[in-house]
Amino acid sequence: MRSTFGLACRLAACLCLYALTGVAQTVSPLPQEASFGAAAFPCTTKFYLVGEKDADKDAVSLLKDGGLTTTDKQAIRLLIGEAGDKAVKPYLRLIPDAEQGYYLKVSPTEVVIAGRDGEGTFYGVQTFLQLMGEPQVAECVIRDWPSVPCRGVIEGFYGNPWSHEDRLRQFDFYGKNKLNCYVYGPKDDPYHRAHWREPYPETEAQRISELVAAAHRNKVQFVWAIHPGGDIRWTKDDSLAIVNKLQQMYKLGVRSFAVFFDDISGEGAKATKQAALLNYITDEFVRKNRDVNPLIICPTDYNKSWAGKTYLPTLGKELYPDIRIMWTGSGVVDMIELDDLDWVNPRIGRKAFIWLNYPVNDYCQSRLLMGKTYGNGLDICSEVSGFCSNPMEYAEASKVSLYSIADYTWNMPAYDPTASWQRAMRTLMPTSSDAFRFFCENNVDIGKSGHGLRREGESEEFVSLERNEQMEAYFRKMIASASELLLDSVNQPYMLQEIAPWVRSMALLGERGLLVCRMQEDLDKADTVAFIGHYKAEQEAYARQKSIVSRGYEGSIMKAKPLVSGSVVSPWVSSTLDSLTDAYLKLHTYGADLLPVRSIKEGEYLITVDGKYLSNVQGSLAFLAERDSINPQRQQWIVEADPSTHRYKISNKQDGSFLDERGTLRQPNEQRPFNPALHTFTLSRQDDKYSIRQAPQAGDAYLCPEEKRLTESPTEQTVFRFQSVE
Ligand code: 14T
Repeated sequence: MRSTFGLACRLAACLCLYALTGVAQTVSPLPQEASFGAAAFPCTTKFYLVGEKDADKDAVSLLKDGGLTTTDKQAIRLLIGEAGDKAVKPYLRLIPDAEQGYYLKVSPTEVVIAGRDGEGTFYGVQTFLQLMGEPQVAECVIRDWPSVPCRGVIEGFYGNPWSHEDRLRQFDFYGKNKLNCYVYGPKDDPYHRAHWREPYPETEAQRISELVAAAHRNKVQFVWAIHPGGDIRWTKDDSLAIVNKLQQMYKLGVRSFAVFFDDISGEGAKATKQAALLNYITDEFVRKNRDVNPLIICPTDYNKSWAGKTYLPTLGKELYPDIRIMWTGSGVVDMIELDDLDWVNPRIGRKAFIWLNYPVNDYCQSRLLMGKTYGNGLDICSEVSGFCSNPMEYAEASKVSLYSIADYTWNMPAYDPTASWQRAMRTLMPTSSDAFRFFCENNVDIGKSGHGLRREGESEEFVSLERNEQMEAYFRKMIASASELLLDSVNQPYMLQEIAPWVRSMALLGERGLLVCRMQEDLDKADTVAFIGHYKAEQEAYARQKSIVSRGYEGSIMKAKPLVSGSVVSPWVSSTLDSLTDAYLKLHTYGADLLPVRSIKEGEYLITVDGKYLSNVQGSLAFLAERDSINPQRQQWIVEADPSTHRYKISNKQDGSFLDERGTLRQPNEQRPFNPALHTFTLSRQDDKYSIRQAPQAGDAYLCPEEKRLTESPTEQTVFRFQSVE
């Protein structure tokens, strides 16, 4: 059947050209072929079902539970069923020849929903329900099938696992959006990873079986994953422990399984052992239960940047051919392009099963990733066996991206990231969609991270503003949108519960922005009293903003400090504030004791923390209790103002190495040379101590001392003493 998908993919690009005629109604994911005509009937119409006995049960329940059926034989007939069923026999030729495909016809006298298989019929009904959401339902003919056979979500992040209710709401959402795969692998479920050998206790087990039933009702494969690699011993006992655990899950209704070996090292990471285990599970468990699907493995070398020479080819050769292998692309967090598949598929001897690390935010917790989903190739559907997204621990907020993942994987050639994003936001927040769009626009970028991926377009509207009044309007919009959204929690309680900390933070950022604009005016008018007053108000708002914690409850695995527009508006507000207080101090003395002193005399200094000297020990930083009597220059630091940034460069007297944005020492002749935009700092004095703060472009964090090095922190740390050595 796979080759049919490949062909379907290639055909789709041409087919959709003549697809849309008449008054198109929006169906999401976008159908492969659709043509619309005049209005057929109002959405209040009820239908007399024909074929209900043979048709897919879940598809029929969807219609009946939706209140669309009647026993009145005079009503418009709705023929339903799968290829081969009597009710839809006249339409057999028109059903797409692809798994999960369907034919849907709406006319004033008859509706036909004919699936290639049960899934197809179910998706036909989902599309019909969307059409019935408009006041007048248009005549139409739709032929539709997916670009990618397995489409969905892998709950595979670190942090608070989704709640039971989160998951139930997800499965309904997947059904509606034609996603058919959910992989269960939350890193912090003890029975998945840390205590993988132990069976779920009674209540947890009960909940899993409820989840499985809900997933299956929505035509979602529930894949349960085990993560044994941390402490596996490759013994008979451990192989049995895994099979026993999978058997328990089988009893709870699970029919699809995965074994994860990501983020481990040592014994568990051996390709030959992993392959032998997966083959053993296939022989002893999968094949002995006739209704279990082929296994999925997440390899240890799950992306190109980590792939050694032999690991993947070993898996490729030794794993049974029907076992699917997950892959995150050229790096841990990266979008997927055809090149990536051309690289990996020959090595693993099969089509990769994509694990997309987006919109997961466990490595950039302070940000929500609610921008558009773009960057994945539109030409890869024939090269993947599946495509799943690893989302945020914020299940509702993740739906903005998941909606687009559904759109992308269903009809890849027709995917339009911007249009899909707009539809997602309108669908998810129909009651205050403008405020929600504005919120999403301000929660886009990832910021600097070890993974390197960035997202464009954050606060795009703000970037182009020039005049003060325009910025004020933007800040007011932040405040107004925030109140509108918070009030809308009546209509969208689950979404609002998740995003509220970021919504509140956005309001405070707006308030701070307005106050900074006031301070600019005060300075222009030399109104010192107003300037200091507005400065104090700004500091209060900032303190309130910094005190917001998301999921700060006891026992929370990941407590996040919300950052809104962390790459655009937030850094603008802090750096503008810094330059305003600097400029003020040059002209005025009133209230000066309240303001941070950003200036330090250029020169050579000893930098100390708790009496220990910051030292350059063979190119690394250390805090030493004693003065270095042999090489005193190792503890002497040259502080000089950079003319282009007005911030300070800090370099070592011994070898000229300079402090980089991450607080490590960098040799002046290294590959990445001194760059004032990244390698200069703001030094602020409070009493007799200074803070060392990164450039806004470098992340805006403070450098703070750790045992033998400096680390980044988003909160202020004024701990360094600068002692002049002249
Ligand atoms: F299995 C993988 F495909 C994978 O992506 N594993 C984890 C995943 O659970 C996590 O959500 C994701 C994003 O943080 O990245 C992987 O975890 C990492 C990756 C690293 F590079 C954990 C630590 C790392 F240093």
